[in-house]
Amino acid sequence: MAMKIISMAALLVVLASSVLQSTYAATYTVGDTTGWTIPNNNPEFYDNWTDNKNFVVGDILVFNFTTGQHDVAEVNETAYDNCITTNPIVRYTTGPANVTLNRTGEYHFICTFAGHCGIGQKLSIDVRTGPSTAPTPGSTPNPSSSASSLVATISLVFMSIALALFC
Ligand SMILES: *[C@@H]1O[C@H](CO)[C@@H](O)[C@H](O)[C@H]1NC(C)=O
Ligand SMILES: *[C@@H]1O[C@H](CO)[C@@H](O)[C@H](O)[C@H]1NC(C)=O
Ligand SMILES: *[C@@H]1O[C@H](CO)[C@@H](O)[C@H](O)[C@H]1NC(C)=O
Ligand SMILES: *[C@@H]1O[C@H](CO)[C@@H](O)[C@H](O)[C@H]1NC(C)=O
Ligand SMILES: *[C@@H]1O[C@H](CO)[C@@H](O)[C@H](O)[C@H]1NC(C)=O
Ligand SMILES: [Cu+2]
Repeated sequence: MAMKIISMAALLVVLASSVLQSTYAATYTVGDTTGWTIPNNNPEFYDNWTDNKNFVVGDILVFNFTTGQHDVAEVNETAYDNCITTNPIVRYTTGPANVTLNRTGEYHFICTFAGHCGIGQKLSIDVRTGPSTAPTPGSTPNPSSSASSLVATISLVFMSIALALFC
């Protein structure tokens, strides 16, 4: 009996945490397979990469770049617009760099290597509250929408309770 209760409790913890994760945290590789680099003849590449993505607090951006060839700096809007590479808010020099989006609002990122920002190695995103919705292929997707994963989890919970009671 005690064993049964303990294993059910463990199961519930696992299920609950998987729901929280699938609902709230997505990991995006910036630029997908292109990574974080000088976009090839397309200054709008990173702009376009953000299309149809909804970033929420808790999401992680993976800036995949070769250490020593690029970096990633979080800057303010003025520095973003004008590619000012001095005194960034924070600078990550080792690639790949993971940045957790821990607040709402706009984030601006540039590469501080000479000339790179000016030809399009810059990324601006807006982070909102609430569960993220269908990421496009290439990002690590949330397993499903929050609603359907909740339904799946609730049915799993009931199935395991039934199993525990009748076995
Ligand atoms: C990038 O987005 C702009 C604006 O939506 C669009 O005009 C352009 O064709 C897109 N470029 C690519 C390569 O998708
Ligand atoms: C980063 O880029 C390298 C080289 O292109 C690739 O082998 C690796 O899988 C990428 N990592 C991620 C997290 O995308
Ligand atoms: C934005 O950042 C630049 C340095 O990158 C700094 O000189 C400037 O004062 C900042 N502007 C604001 C409004 O914080
Ligand atoms: C960054 O995120 C990637 C993808 O989730 C993961 O494989 C890697 O271990 C993380 N790196 C660090 C330093 O946290
Ligand atoms: C977000 O993360 C940054 C860097 O890790 C940290 O300096 C900042 O205090 C965090 N903000 C919040 C709201 O947690
Ligand atoms: Cu660069």
